[in-house]
Amino acid sequence: MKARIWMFTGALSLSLGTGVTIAQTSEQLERLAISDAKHLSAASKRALEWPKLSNDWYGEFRETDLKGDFAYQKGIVRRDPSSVLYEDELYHTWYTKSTGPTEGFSNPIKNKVYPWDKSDIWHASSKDGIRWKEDKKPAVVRGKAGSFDDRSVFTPEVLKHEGRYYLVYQTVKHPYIHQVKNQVGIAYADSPYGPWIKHDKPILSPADNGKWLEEGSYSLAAEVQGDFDSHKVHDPYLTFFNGKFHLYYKGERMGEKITFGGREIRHGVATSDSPFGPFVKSKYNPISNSGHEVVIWHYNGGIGSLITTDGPERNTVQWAQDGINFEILAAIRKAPHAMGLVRKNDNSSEPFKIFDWGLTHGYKDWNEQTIRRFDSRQPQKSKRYKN
Ligand code: AAL
Repeated sequence: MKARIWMFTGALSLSLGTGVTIAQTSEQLERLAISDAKHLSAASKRALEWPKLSNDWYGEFRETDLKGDFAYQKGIVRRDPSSVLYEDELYHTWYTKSTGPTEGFSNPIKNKVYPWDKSDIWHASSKDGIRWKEDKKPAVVRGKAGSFDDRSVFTPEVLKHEGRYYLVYQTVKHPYIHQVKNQVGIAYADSPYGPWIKHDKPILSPADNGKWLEEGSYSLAAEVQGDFDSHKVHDPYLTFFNGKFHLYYKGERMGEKITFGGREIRHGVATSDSPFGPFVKSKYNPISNSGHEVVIWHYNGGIGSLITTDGPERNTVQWAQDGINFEILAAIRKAPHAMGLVRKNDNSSEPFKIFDWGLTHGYKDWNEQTIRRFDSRQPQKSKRYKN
């Protein structure tokens, strides 16, 4: 009997059982620093089974504070930056903004239950990616009472396609109780400064095949868990690939558990001929077994995906020729949260270029968060490791 399990930092596989012969070459033994091939530890046996991954995608990240309107501001939450667009010699980003303390779920009718509750979506621009200027007014605001997005609009992503700008974002309908289902909305504009026109319906909703144990209560226990995205569809990322709009997203499941590797978070994809839908979820969903915020880019004719935070394959760089069947390219050190990649670095022939710099967010605490910058480096390219 032989079982394979991806380990915490990814890229490693475990083979269990007896009588298993592991192929080995002297080149492999040398590369893995195994001196005695007759006495293989369990770790060395696993190492011999690793796929031969390239060294192009390993990297490390450094995070720094930003200036101007992205400098720390008392009582303000700015978080979950979108990708960064470069237009008219300025960098542009969109993000979640809310004010006031996070009060929790004791009174979800009145309280701000999470830092991203009671939020709107704002836009800021910058000449150098360091000093940012926020617009005077929000880009996309919560809907009128009774609409699907009347409680909060947050965690935006941006796509420029054929001269038009699209923002996709999370929506919550009042009241923000634990069991509330989260959806995805969309707005479009002909300039980064708006005006943004909202589509009147969500473009993506959770699967409706789960069942709460006690409907309408504070409990998150499920009688039937349902699909990987039965509770929330989050972190939407819209792109145009292979002639169709692809909406990548994070699913959260009803009755979520802590499983091997952490929270049971997985990603999915849905496709459509129009950015406004209808989006059809892929039959192959879920397309990841780990992850959190969706970080997607175009590379080598396929789609790259950075898997962070939750699950056994967290902190791995993955890639799929078809945008669905992702393979691990590398395990990296801790990745920044909620990364907004610089879109002009898409399709670079230099693999790690997409992570050159970008935006992320940092927590002062549950009440205050700021948008920060990340920069990256590949230590294997430094003098020390080159020989
Ligand atoms: C983030 C994202 C989504 C969640 C919350 C705000 O990290 O996964 O946006 O809803 O946390």
